[in-house]
Amino acid sequence: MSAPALLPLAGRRLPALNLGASSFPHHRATLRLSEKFILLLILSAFITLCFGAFFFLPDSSKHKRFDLGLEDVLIPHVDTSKGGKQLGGFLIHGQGHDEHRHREEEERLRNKIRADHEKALEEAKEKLKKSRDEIQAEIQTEKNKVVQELKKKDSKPLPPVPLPNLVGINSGEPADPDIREKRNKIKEMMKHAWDNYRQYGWGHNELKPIARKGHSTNIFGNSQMGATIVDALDTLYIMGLHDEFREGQEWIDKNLDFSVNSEVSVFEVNIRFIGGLLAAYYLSGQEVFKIKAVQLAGKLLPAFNTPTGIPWAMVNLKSGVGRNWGWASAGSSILAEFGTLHMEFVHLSYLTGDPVYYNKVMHIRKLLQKMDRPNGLYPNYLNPRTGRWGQHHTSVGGLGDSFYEYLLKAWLMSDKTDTEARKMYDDAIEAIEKHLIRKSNGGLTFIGEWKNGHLERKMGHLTCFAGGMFALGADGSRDDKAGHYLQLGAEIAHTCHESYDRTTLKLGPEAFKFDGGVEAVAVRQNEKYYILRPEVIETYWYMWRFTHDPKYRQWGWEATQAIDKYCRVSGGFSGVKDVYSSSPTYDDVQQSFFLAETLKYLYLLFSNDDLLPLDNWVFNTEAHPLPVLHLANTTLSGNPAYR
Ligand code: DMJ
Repeated sequence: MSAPALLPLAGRRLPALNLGASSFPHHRATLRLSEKFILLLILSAFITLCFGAFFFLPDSSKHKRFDLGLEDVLIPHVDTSKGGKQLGGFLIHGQGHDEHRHREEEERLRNKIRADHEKALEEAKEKLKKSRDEIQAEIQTEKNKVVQELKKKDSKPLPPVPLPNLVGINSGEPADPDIREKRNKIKEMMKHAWDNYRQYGWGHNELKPIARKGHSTNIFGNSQMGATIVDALDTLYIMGLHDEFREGQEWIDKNLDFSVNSEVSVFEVNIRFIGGLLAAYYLSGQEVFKIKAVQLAGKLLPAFNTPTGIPWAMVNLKSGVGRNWGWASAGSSILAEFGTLHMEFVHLSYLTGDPVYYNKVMHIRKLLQKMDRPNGLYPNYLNPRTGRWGQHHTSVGGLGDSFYEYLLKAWLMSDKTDTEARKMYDDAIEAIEKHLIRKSNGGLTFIGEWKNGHLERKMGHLTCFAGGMFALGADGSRDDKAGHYLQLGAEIAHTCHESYDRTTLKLGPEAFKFDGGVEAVAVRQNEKYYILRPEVIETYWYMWRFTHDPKYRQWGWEATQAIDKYCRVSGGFSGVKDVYSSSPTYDDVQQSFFLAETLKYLYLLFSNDDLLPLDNWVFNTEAHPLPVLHLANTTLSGNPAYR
């Protein structure tokens, strides 16, 4: 007697006895008949249960409304005729659904479910008349159909939405020959970084410029996702490196695949990949970038399936399983990670008309708003299971930085209509000024870190971005303190410049102290490295845009020369391990953010202000420019894709 075979039925597999057709024909027929009867009985019971559940369980759509009071959703398509109302720059739907339409809709749904169930019952009856082989073949055909449909859906162009007028994407040529020459030098550096990556690391995430091969870290998972290509695209575009841009586009079109069994950082993938793809889409109008961004975003969504809706730090792109970094306080998620999704997710909702992305980030915001903050400060750690803060550590550098940046930029990106975000930013900055910002004995303004009730007088290279943030947020600040914040930005820029100037290589260390006679200098060996980071140059650029003080171009040029002298190797650009050593060793990594940010900010610093003007563009934390969203200022023909 052969082993019991399996009979597939509606997702479940029941054992079917095979007693040998020739020996016991009568028994076999009897058994199959009673088997069918039992199956039919189970089916009818199941269907009755479904009807019961549908009619008698409470209406879940009503519960949803109480979730966080977030029934308003962002719908980008301009169709105010359908009862939506416009709020600020965004079109808002969902409020005041009239009861009558709601009941009609429920009735229609009920009828549909009833008809579907009857149809399913009929089909099941039919199926039972068929042989197992026939059933299996049918299932396979169905499966293939679904796969085909999914493939079609994935590559289908999304419906066109009105795009913001894309101001200043091909401008910026300076008239001054000296400035032009400097700008050309920066473009040449970009070409050197790209060409070497192209030659030795193509398709890998990053480049090892000395070993001349690909490089990756765990933030990108274990797949070759071409992080450098995606991160560099918009820099190539604004520099006019169009052949290189097209090469990158082709690679993305043919090779960038997110159905990989790979665990990635949600934050890094969002800022580098989604941000990079969206910026490339807006600049070039090429549909492929939008489609890839939306596909990838779909893969990140399972990270939000936590008891609180605060996402995990990492997610497996294939299985959707998420988890947090082992080192983060008591299984916490990180403020700068779950708090740096807003800009990209709002744009995803805008471009797709699907509120899911917007709802995820607004849920995070609402949750944070409701929480108590020690001294008004946001701790860096939040447990996604309990919704409680982890260790009380606050920083405007690593672990905290871009959360504050995104509050301000959410407001700017909404054409200053998202006043809730602006208020959160103002409150946070006031607390930071009160508890974290100090002047050193030598008169340098620095931003320290708050650790369990005491101030650590140390500032990270990452924290230097805050100079630019203060300047960017000056206009529109509470009590009209614009002058104060511009001044604060200038002081931070000065301190960070000092951190560069006090080294041998004229490149800034990873962290520097203001303690025991030490000012703006790294003390520990493991804080003396420079890994091609952008933050100091980012601040020079913002300060330049707001003040046009020539010292910012001068400082930017010092940094350009130092990078070219000490980080350039024949196979690209590398970080250095000790900025105080006259014979530095290389770390042999060309970071993708060097192409996305450092070189872009330098190029912008030596361009005219009409290249990506700040009234029309907001840069994400990886320097990917996203347009300000204001429906009054949009056009379907503004994008090359629709011309
Ligand atoms: C970049 O990936 C982003 O700027 C991020 O916000 C912080 N760190 C790096 C660059 O230093």
